Amino acid sequence: MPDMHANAEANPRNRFRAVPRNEDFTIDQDWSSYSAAEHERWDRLFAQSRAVLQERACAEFLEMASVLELSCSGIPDMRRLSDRLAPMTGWRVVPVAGLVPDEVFFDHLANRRFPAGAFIRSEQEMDYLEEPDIFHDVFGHVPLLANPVFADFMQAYGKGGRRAMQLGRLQNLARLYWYTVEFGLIRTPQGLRIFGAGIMSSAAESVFALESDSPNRVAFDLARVMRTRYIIDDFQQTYFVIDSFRGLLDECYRDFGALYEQMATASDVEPHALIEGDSVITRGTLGYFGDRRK
Ligand code: HBI
Ligand code: FE
Repeated sequence: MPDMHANAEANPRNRFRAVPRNEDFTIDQDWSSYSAAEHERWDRLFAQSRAVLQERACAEFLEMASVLELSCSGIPDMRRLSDRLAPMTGWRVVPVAGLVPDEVFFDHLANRRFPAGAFIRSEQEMDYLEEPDIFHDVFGHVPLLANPVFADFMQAYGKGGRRAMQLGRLQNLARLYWYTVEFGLIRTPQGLRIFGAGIMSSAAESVFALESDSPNRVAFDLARVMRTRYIIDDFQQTYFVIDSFRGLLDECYRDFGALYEQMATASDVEPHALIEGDSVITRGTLGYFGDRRK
């Protein structure tokens, strides 16, 4: 007889695919249905990440992860987490089954709702993921949503998304998100620190992004980032470094129309490439990337 639960365990990514979803793609997290093994997996990911990130994540992230009590044992209940987050910045975390269409994603962000995958990764994917799970989305993204400046940046990104789609420049805007929200580094008095959620939710990339001599680290420049292609299935070849969240927000609180026009004729920059005008913080050896390096 097929064991439903064993099936879900074998392929956790599909765990919420069959449940009814609302028009905005949100679902019921059904928190009581997580198995003990799934809660234990969260705890293990959390403990491992906390050790790695103590000296590597930016202070704003560490502070808010603590204020939001993400350390409470087991997978967080998104409704209860949202009840702690909303009084701080107005953001809520809403459960979804997996990736949602771009326009749905942007509409949530524009309304200060962060869609978070409700499933947790399998034991085979502890350090690499095809699709964002609850550990990436909640542990990686949610702490900075409690920071008022970053909270505004994320909403502005959501509002800008629809416009970028209309103008056919979503690719350029998505690169901004990728190289900041997902894989951004920030300069601090203690040295470079991580703020990107894609790095936060991978212990291996957390060490790589800051300490490896392979990747380039380049000062953030909006137009440069919008031209830069990225790879989705390995560590990044170039990380961009912001000076402050306020500076990032200020740079992005302007009409992107002229910038998009410029993008229509600008050439793409390869993920590993350094170009004229870059303010290079560290030039990578690209050694880790082997054959991939061009
Ligand atoms: N859906 N659940 C989810 N999470 C994302 O990060 C996400 C998405 N849909 C589209 C998307 N991201 C990106 O393609 C946009 O930022 C461009
Ligand atoms: Fe993400």
